[in-house]
Amino acid sequence: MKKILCIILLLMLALVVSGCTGQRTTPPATTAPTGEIKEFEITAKQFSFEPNVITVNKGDRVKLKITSVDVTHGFSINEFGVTQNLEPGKTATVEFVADKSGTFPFYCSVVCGSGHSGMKGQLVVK
Ligand SMILES: [Cu+2]
Repeated sequence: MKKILCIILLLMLALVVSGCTGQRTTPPATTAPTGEIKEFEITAKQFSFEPNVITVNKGDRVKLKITSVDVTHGFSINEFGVTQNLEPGKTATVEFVADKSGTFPFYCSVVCGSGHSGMKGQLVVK
Protein backbone atom coordinates (compact mmCIF):
# COMPACT_ATOMS: atom_id res chain seq x y z
CA MET A 1 0.00 0.00 0.00
CA LYS A 2 2.76 2.40 0.98
CA LYS A 3 4.65 1.51 -2.19
CA ILE A 4 1.70 2.50 -4.36
CA LEU A 5 1.30 5.79 -2.56
CA CYS A 6 4.98 6.44 -3.05
CA ILE A 7 4.76 5.72 -6.77
CA ILE A 8 1.71 7.96 -7.13
CA LEU A 9 3.49 10.74 -5.30
CA LEU A 10 6.55 10.35 -7.50
CA LEU A 11 4.40 10.40 -10.63
CA MET A 12 2.65 13.57 -9.49
CA LEU A 13 5.97 15.15 -8.68
CA ALA A 14 7.28 14.24 -12.12
CA LEU A 15 4.16 15.74 -13.69
CA VAL A 16 4.54 18.99 -11.75
CA VAL A 17 8.21 19.28 -12.62
CA SER A 18 7.67 18.57 -16.32
CA GLY A 19 4.71 20.93 -16.34
CA CYS A 20 6.87 23.70 -14.97
CA THR A 21 9.70 23.18 -17.42
CA GLY A 22 7.21 22.95 -20.26
CA GLN A 23 5.76 26.32 -19.39
CA ARG A 24 9.12 28.00 -19.14
CA THR A 25 9.31 30.73 -21.75
CA THR A 26 12.40 32.17 -23.33
CA PRO A 27 14.50 34.22 -20.91
CA PRO A 28 13.67 37.94 -20.67
CA ALA A 29 15.56 40.41 -22.80
CA THR A 30 19.09 40.74 -21.55
CA THR A 31 20.25 43.94 -19.88
CA ALA A 32 23.80 43.44 -21.12
CA PRO A 33 25.39 46.28 -23.10
CA THR A 34 23.76 46.72 -26.49
CA GLY A 35 27.17 47.20 -27.99
CA GLU A 36 26.00 50.31 -29.76
CA ILE A 37 28.66 53.00 -29.81
CA LYS A 38 27.55 56.60 -29.35
CA GLU A 39 30.20 59.07 -30.31
CA PHE A 40 30.20 62.75 -29.39
CA GLU A 41 32.57 65.57 -30.08
CA ILE A 42 32.71 68.03 -27.22
CA THR A 43 34.45 71.37 -27.04
CA ALA A 44 35.74 72.57 -23.68
CA LYS A 45 36.39 76.25 -23.20
CA GLN A 46 36.24 78.91 -20.49
CA PHE A 47 33.70 78.29 -19.07
CA SER A 48 31.48 75.71 -20.69
CA PHE A 49 31.22 72.44 -22.52
CA GLU A 50 29.60 72.38 -25.94
CA PRO A 51 27.27 70.51 -26.09
CA ASN A 52 26.54 70.46 -22.38
CA VAL A 53 23.81 67.81 -22.51
CA ILE A 54 24.60 64.34 -23.84
CA THR A 55 21.80 61.83 -24.22
CA VAL A 56 22.39 58.09 -24.68
CA ASN A 57 20.54 54.85 -24.05
CA LYS A 58 21.30 52.50 -21.21
CA GLY A 59 23.81 49.92 -22.36
CA ASP A 60 25.42 52.13 -24.97
CA ARG A 61 29.16 52.37 -25.19
CA VAL A 62 29.83 56.09 -25.00
CA LYS A 63 32.83 57.58 -26.75
CA LEU A 64 33.57 61.24 -26.08
CA LYS A 65 36.15 63.17 -28.05
CA ILE A 66 36.81 66.26 -26.03
CA THR A 67 38.89 69.17 -27.24
CA SER A 68 40.02 72.09 -25.15
CA VAL A 69 40.32 75.22 -27.23
CA ASP A 70 41.93 77.50 -24.66
CA VAL A 71 43.46 76.42 -21.35
CA THR A 72 43.84 73.11 -19.52
CA HIS A 73 40.46 71.76 -18.44
CA GLY A 74 39.30 68.50 -16.99
CA PHE A 75 36.34 66.25 -17.66
CA SER A 76 34.82 64.11 -14.91
CA ILE A 77 31.73 61.97 -14.44
CA ASN A 78 31.90 60.56 -10.94
CA GLU A 79 29.25 57.86 -11.43
CA PHE A 80 31.15 56.26 -14.32
CA GLY A 81 34.63 56.70 -12.93
CA VAL A 82 35.59 59.13 -15.70
CA THR A 83 38.39 61.61 -15.07
CA GLN A 84 40.35 63.10 -17.95
CA ASN A 85 42.72 66.02 -18.24
CA LEU A 86 42.22 68.14 -21.35
CA GLU A 87 45.37 69.78 -22.60
CA PRO A 88 44.95 72.96 -24.63
CA GLY A 89 44.56 72.34 -28.35
CA LYS A 90 44.45 68.57 -27.93
CA THR A 91 41.63 66.05 -28.25
CA ALA A 92 41.23 63.49 -25.51
CA THR A 93 39.06 60.41 -25.89
CA VAL A 94 36.98 59.04 -23.04
CA GLU A 95 35.10 55.75 -23.27
CA PHE A 96 32.71 54.04 -20.89
CA VAL A 97 29.56 51.94 -20.88
CA ALA A 98 26.41 53.74 -19.73
CA ASP A 99 25.21 50.80 -17.65
CA LYS A 100 22.83 52.70 -15.40
CA SER A 101 20.03 55.07 -16.25
CA GLY A 102 19.52 58.52 -14.81
CA THR A 103 20.90 62.02 -15.11
CA PHE A 104 24.53 62.36 -14.16
CA PRO A 105 26.46 65.61 -13.89
CA PHE A 106 29.79 66.05 -15.61
CA TYR A 107 32.11 68.91 -14.79
CA CYS A 108 35.49 70.46 -15.30
CA SER A 109 37.91 68.99 -12.76
CA VAL A 110 40.81 71.39 -13.33
CA VAL A 111 40.61 74.90 -11.90
CA CYS A 112 40.62 76.95 -15.08
CA GLY A 113 39.61 80.44 -14.01
CA SER A 114 36.91 82.53 -12.41
CA GLY A 115 33.99 80.66 -14.00
CA HIS A 116 35.40 77.21 -13.34
CA SER A 117 32.77 76.13 -10.82
CA GLY A 118 30.02 76.75 -13.37
CA MET A 119 31.64 74.65 -16.05
CA LYS A 120 29.43 71.61 -16.13
CA GLY A 121 26.87 69.63 -18.05
CA GLN A 122 24.66 66.56 -17.89
CA LEU A 123 24.83 63.04 -19.15
CA VAL A 124 21.31 61.65 -19.60
CA VAL A 125 21.03 57.87 -19.79
CA LYS A 126 17.57 56.66 -20.83
CU1 LIG B 1 37.74 74.30 -14.85
